[in-house]
Amino acid sequence: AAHRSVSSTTKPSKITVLGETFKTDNWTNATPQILNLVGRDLYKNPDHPVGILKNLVEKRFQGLDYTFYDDFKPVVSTYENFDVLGFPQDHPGRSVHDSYYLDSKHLLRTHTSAHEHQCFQRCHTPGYFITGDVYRRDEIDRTHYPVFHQMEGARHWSRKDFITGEELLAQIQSDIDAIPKTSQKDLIVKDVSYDAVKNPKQKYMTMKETDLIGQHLKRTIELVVSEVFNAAKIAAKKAGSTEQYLNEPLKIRWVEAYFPWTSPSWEIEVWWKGEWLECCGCGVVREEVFQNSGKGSDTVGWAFGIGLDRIAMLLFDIPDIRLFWTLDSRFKNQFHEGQISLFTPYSKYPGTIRDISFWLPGKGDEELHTNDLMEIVRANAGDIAESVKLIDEFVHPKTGNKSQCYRVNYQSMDRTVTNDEVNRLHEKTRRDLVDKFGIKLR
Ligand code: FA5
Ligand code: MG
Repeated sequence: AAHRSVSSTTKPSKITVLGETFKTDNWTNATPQILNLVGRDLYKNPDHPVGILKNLVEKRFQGLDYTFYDDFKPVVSTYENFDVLGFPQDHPGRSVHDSYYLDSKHLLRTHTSAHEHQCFQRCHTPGYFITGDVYRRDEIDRTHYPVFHQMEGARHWSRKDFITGEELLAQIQSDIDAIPKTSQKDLIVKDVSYDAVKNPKQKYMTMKETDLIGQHLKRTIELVVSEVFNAAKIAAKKAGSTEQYLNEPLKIRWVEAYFPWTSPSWEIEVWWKGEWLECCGCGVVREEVFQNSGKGSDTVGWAFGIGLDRIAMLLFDIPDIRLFWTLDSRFKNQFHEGQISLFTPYSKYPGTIRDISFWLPGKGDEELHTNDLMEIVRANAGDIAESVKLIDEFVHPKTGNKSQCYRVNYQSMDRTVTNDEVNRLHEKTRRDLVDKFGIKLR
């Protein structure tokens, strides 16, 4: 059942993405709705919020020995997305519940880290950035969309370039000193070290190398964050906001994290409007990644991956992630190259709520995964599905059968949706759930 996601009656025998054709198999679960979004390349549009954010960050790193890539195709092999990075075979990210597969060997990348090893292999500068669209099966609400954007950054040093270990350390230290210091005065940083057992230094590196590379990594990400959030503050003030936090230094904290291809690893969180916002995962790149890149064990370095969409939402004050994808000129005409300005909402169209209640088939391997339900709603309603929430769940005391109730809000950003249309979409979703997952409607 783990491999069953789209029933054979609806699955074509071949699918073509960006000019490449794949013969479908029982891993294929990329829907036409998702494939339609491949190639939109929002991040390459200098007048789109995601493109404006990308350019803001890249501009800060111009002249600092980085190469900027944005042309890697989003169709990757399982080797690139997982194996080369050391993902264990049973990692949940590999499952058809979490990722969009074209066939058993190819998927829409789930992160820009899929290109890390190629960049380490080819790149002629010490560092690089990669921006791209990434795809994940996920829930439906204002901050989740099956396509979002990441910017990967990485930097490496080769021991072969230095006669002694001391010289390498001196070089990393001088590279740290060369990172623009604008960040320090605008930030209050709560740092964290790493757990020697759970998040250890790698054996092929010394303590001092690990420490300095960690510092270079953290100071670099702090520069990105201060650049972006200072722009957010300036935009908010320009729009007339007089809130206190706009005049205070930005609070950030480092927390330990785990990724299969970095150790030690961290995440950075930013205190914004009363909550900690996770922005970016990062760490010291594992020896195996450099070996897989043909660079060998003389190379040491770091990598990070920052999510652009949620940051762009708060930078531009955009309330719903679907807006990034709208073709409505009332959205598009508000944003211009190089300018951070707050979004002015236009009139909202009313939403229509419909519930779906059902008994799960309950035969263990026929379980309905939440992401499968989300996908069926998406396939039928597309961006008209504003949110889908599990609102009730219980187990029948006698039969042991499980009942669930999901609430769908149908609400277009661009137009009024008629009751007839909602009824049709909702009915189709109910039928598909019965046909594909054997649920029993209540
Ligand atoms: C990764 O994707 C790693 N590739 C990051 C990384 C790169 C680690 C290099 C180490 C070295 P993660 O799944 O946590 O990690 O996602 C990274 C960032 O993407 C998150 O911090 C978040 O800002 C953003 N992100 C993750 N999921 C979503 C989502 N569903 N919608 C919007 N943004 C998301
Ligand atoms: Mg995470």
